[in-house]
Amino acid sequence: MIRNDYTIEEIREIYNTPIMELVFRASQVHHKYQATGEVQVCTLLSVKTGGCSEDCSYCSQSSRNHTDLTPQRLMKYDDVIDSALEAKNAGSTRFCMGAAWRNVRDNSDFDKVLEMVSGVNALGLEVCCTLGMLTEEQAHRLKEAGLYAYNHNLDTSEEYYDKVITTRTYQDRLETLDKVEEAGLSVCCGGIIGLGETDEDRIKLLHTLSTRENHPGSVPVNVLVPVKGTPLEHNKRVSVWELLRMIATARILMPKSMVRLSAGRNELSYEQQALCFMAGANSIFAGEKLLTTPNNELASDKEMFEILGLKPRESFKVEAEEVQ
Ligand code: SAM
Ligand code: DTB
Ligand code: SF4
Repeated sequence: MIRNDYTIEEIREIYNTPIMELVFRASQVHHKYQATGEVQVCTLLSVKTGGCSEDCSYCSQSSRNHTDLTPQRLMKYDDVIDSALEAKNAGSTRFCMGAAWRNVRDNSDFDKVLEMVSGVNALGLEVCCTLGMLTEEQAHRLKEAGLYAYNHNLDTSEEYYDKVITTRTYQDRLETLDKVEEAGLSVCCGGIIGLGETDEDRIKLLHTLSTRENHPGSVPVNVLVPVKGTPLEHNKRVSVWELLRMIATARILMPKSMVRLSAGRNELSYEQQALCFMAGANSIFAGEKLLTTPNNELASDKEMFEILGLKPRESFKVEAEEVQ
């Protein structure tokens, strides 16, 4: 049964279940609602890099942070399509284009992104974008161009938000999510652990996500990648047990959503990733780079899939099943 009336207390109780029991419960939910053994493979591409006016304290791309990143203008259409084809040939079924924008503006760069969306969609890939805040009209234009999903993370709890970002509010984020949903796009929304937040902040983030009228279609769980030159570069690394708790609780609360083991995966062994898949993660980012930071090698992911007996999920699988 899919619920959206969870209380904070209920979620706190699930989150604090002894880890073996928690993973077992999540695994049962996973088995019931998802095709076990199937993992959605997504590829990220930063189509416009750096120079962002937001002050997200984790991000390599904020112009307020003093990172080693070289800003890059919007990529050319042909180069984006080449990357998408390469991702498809490497086995990805979803392609996500990111731009370091505070919000989308109605200019020629947005027109070019719309063309990229159409081009990638024509390759038979699920297209996702993450471009910052949107207006209703922009969300509709993206949908018309062939966009499948829009990524817009809440990152943490409402209470902790202004410790991480001061240039926008939680409410701004929620409003964009509503516009994305109203335009008929699949919502991709999750968070980051390791920002210095407490367990209670993580529980509240999970509460916000799982009590939305419709659960997000996908929930990325990122572990902070500490970037040199950002205020969070020396943060203490979160342990795999905390990551497991986050994934398992998300899986139990949102049985039908894809739970994506996102940033931070390249610090995990095959065994640790196996635990994440047992706990209900069923999506990953593949390819040597996330947006600006290194990710797992394709060859080692291939080896891990073979060892664990995992297979990549086909694109548009949910729709195909719903139509039947
Ligand atoms: N500018 C757009 C936005 O903020 O929505 C899109 C790009 S932004 C880089 C996408 C997401 O990546 C962020 O919301 C954040 O959750 C995640 N992210 C960024 N830097 C990260 C880091 N160093 N470690 C983990 N996750 C990170
Ligand atoms: C998400 O939740 N994680 C991805 C994707 N959505 C856009 C981005 C992770 C970025 C990690 C840091 C970097 O590579 O810059
Ligand atoms: Fe800009 Fe997005 Fe990075 Fe924030 S997370 S600084 S909005 S690119």
